[in-house]
Amino acid sequence: MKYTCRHLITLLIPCVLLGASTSYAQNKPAKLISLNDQWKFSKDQVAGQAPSPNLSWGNFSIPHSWNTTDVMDDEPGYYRGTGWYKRKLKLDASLKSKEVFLAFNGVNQETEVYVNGKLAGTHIGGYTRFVIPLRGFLNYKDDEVQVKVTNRFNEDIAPLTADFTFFGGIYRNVELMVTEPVHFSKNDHGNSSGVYLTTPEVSKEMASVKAKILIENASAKEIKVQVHTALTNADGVVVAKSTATLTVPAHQKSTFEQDLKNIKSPQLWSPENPYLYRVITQLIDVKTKTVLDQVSNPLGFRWFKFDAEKGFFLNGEPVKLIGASRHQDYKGMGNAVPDALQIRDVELLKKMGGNFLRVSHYPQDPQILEACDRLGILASVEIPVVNTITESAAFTENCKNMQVEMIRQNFNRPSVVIWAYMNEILLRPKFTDDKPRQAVYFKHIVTLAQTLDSLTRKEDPSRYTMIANHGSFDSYHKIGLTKIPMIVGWNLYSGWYSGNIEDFGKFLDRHHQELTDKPMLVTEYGADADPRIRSFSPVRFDKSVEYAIRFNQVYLNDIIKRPFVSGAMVWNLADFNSETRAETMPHINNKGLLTLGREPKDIYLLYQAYLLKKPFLKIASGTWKIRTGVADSSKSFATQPVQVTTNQKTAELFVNGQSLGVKDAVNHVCSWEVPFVNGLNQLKVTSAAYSDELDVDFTLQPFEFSDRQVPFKEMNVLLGAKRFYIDNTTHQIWMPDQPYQKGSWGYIGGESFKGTNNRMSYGSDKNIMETDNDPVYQTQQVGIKQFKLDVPDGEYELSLYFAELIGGVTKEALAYNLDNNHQKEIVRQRIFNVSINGESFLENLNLAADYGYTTAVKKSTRITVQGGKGITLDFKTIEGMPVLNALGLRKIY
Ligand code: GCB
Repeated sequence: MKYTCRHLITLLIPCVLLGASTSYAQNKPAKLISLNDQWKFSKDQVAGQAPSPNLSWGNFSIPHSWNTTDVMDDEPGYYRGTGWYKRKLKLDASLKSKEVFLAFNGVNQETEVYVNGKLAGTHIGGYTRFVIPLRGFLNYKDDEVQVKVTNRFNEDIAPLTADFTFFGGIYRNVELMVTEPVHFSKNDHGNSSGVYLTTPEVSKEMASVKAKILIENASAKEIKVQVHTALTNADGVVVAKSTATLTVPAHQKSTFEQDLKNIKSPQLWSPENPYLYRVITQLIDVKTKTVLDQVSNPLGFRWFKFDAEKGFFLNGEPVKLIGASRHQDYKGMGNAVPDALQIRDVELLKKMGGNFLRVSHYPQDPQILEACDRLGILASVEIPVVNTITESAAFTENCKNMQVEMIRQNFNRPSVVIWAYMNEILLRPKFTDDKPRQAVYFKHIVTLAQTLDSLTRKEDPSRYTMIANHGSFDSYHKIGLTKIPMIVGWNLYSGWYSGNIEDFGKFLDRHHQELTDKPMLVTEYGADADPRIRSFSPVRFDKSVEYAIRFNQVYLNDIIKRPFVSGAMVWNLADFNSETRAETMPHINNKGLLTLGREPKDIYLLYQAYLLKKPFLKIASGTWKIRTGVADSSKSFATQPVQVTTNQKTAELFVNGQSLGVKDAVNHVCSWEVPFVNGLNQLKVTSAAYSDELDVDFTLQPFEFSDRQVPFKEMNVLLGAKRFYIDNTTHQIWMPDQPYQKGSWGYIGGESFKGTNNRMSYGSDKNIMETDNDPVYQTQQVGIKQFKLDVPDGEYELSLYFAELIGGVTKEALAYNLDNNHQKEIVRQRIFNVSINGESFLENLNLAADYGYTTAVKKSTRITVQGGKGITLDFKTIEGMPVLNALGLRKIY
C-alpha cells in the first residue's frame, strides 16, 4: 500500500464531509482531512483556463510529480509545462453553513484552482503552503475541483536557475478543512493555526508566553467569544492558562494577544532534551458554550545567540552546530515523497549525531520541521533566491510573499533559529560584458536583500537573518552584501571546485579577521562521492568515496577547532536530482552523505565517528563488499587498504581470525593494509567491548597468468583511470589499468584522456548515452598502440568498450566551477582499425560518425587462444588517435 492516509480519508469522508457525524453538532473545531486520493491528471501543452478537450486522464494520488521518470533519461531537459489535476468533492448540503477550504502544502510552481469551472484562487511559488477558500464556489452536490499547475520557466519567480531539478506537480499533501463561520484564521499566508507564539521571557527559572491570535467571523452576525489558551506539559498537565472574552463583529477579522505568565522552572528545549509543550487555544461561543474552533501548537522554551567571536549559544551554553543541508527529493519519486520518508531523513541526521538542518534551498514539507522540533535538531529555512535575480517588481513581490509565507507557516517551530533568503547570488552575475549595467544589477540585488532582511526582522524579531554566499569573499563584501544579514553563511568548496583543501581554514580566518562583528556559518561544503567508485590514489573529481573522506576530515577538523565558526552544514544530507548534471551518475549531485535511496555512504559513518558520543566502530568500507585486485608479486593474495571509522582511540583488525595489529585512529579513521585472498575474507574489528564485522568477496587476479594458484576467470579494466568501479547490478568490478608487463596484461602506448575542461572532471564529465555504466566509458587511453594479455591457451570472450568523448553538444557550463573557465569544445573525429592476434576485428571504426558523440559502444567477440600466444590487440590509426575506454575478458573454458 502506498500511503496510509488513504484509509483515513475513506473512513472520514462519509461521516464528516457528508455531515453524518453526531458529535460534530456539539463540538465544532475545524476538521482537517487529507485529500490525496482519487485525483485524475493529464499533461496539457495548451495552458488555457480549462483543460483542453480530449486529454487522456490517468488516475493518480498525491503526492505526485510528472517528472519522476523524464529527469532520468538520456534526453536533456524535462517537461516544464502545464498539467491539470481534477477531483470530485461530494460535499453534503449540511456543509452549506460551514467554511470549506482547500490547503495545498506544496505545488510546483504556479497554481490556479478552479471549482466547478470558476477560478477560486491562485498561488505563485513551489515550496510554500497555500489555502483556497471554497465558499461561494460550491454546489454541495457534484462539485469538481480542477487544478492547473505549471513548472514552466517564469522570470518573475525564484528559483530561476539552480543545481537541482524543478519537479512539477502537486507534490505535497492536499487537505480539506471545514470550519464554523467563526474560527481561527485558516489562511494567514498559508498558516492555518491563526496563533503565533513567542516567549518574551525565558530562563531556567521563569518563562512567559505571548500568543497573538487571529480570529475571523465570516457570519453575518456579531459574536461574543471566549478565547481559552492553555500551556500543557509533555505529561498533559496544564501548567498555565489564560481566558479572555471579546466580541467579533460580522464579516470582520480580529487580532488580539494573550499572555501566559509565571511559568516556573520551565523544561528547556535542546538537542539533548527536545522538550515540547503544547499550547492549545480554543474559541468558544459564549452564548452556546460550543467550542467553535481549537488549534494546537508546539512550544519549546529556549533562547539562543550567535556570537562573531564565540560561536553559537543555546540556553546560555556553547553548542557547535554541525549538520547537513537537505534537498527534498528521493530515488524514483522526484519531490513527491511520502511523509514517512521525509521524517526518516531527519531521523538519519539525528542518528549521525547532527544537531542542525539547513532546509535548503527552499521551505520543505511541514513534516521536516515538525521532526526537527521533536528530535532536537536546530534549523535554518530559506526561500529559493538562488544564483541570480530578475530586476522586476514582480520578482521582488514574489520573493517577499514567499518570505512571509515561510515565516508565518513555521513561526511556532522551536527548531528554527534562522530565516535566510539568498544563496550564492553573485555566482552567475549578469552583464559581465557591461560593467556599468552590472553595477545597476548589483544594486538591485542589494536592494532586494535589504528589503527581504528588513521584512524578516519585522515579521520575526526573535530569529536571525542570513545570506549564504559562495567563496568569493571580495565580491560580496564589496557590494555590501556581508553587512545586511545578521549572519553570513559561506558555501566553501576549496579542494573541490577550486584551490586546495587547506585553503578552507584560511578562508575562515579571513572572515574572522575582516568581518569582526559578523557571526559565521559554513552553510555548505562537500565533495562528490559515488559509492560505486573507490580509489587507492584518490584525487579531486574522481568521485571516489576515499577522496570525500579525506576532504571531510580536513573540513571537520578546521570547523571544530575554531570557536568563532558557529557551525557548518555539509552539502548534502543525501544525493539529489539535478537534471543538468552529467558526471558518473548523470542527473544526480553525488555530494550526499547518503545515496538518493538513503543508503549510508562511508562519509556518513565518518560523521558518526566524529559526532556520536556513544562508542562507535564501523568498517568504513562496509558498502564495498565485492572487491578485486591483482595479486602481489608471486603471492596468493592482494594487499589493499581497509578503513575503520571510530570515535575510539585504537582498534584491532582481524582477517580470517588473524590479527593485523592495533592501530591508532587518525582523524577518526584506523587503516590497515589487508592481504585479501581469493574468495571469502572475514574482517572483524574490535575496540574494547565493541566490534564490527564484514565479509568481503574478493576476486584475485593473477600477477602473472601462468600462476596456477590464482586461476583466471574474468577481469574488467578501465583505461585511463586509477579508480575502481563496481556495477552493483551485474556485480562486475572494474579495475584501474596498468602498463603492460610480460606475463601479465596492460596497455602499450598512449596516455589517459585529460578531459576538455580538466578542472572540473576526471576523464569526461558528460552523460554517456545508452548506458547506466557511465564510468566505464568516461575515461580512456588516447593514442593506444596495443593491449596485451598473456593469458594461457583457452576459449575467451573479449569485450572492448568505446565512446567518443570529444565534441558533441556543449552543455551549459556548470556554474559551480567557480573559476568558470569552461572552454568551447573542439569537434574532432578519429578513425582506426583494431585487430586481434593479427586478425582484423574492427575496421574504419569512426565512433563519432557511426555511433554519435558520448555514446556507449561495446564490441565483443570470442577468441581461441592457442600456441601460448596470448591475446594482442593492435590499434592502427587512419585518422586521429585511436582510443580504448575499457576492456573485459572472461575465460569460457
Ligand atoms: C553550491 C550550491 C548548491 C550546489 C552545490 C554543488 O554552492 O549552493 O546548490 O548543489 O554548490 O554541489 O555544487
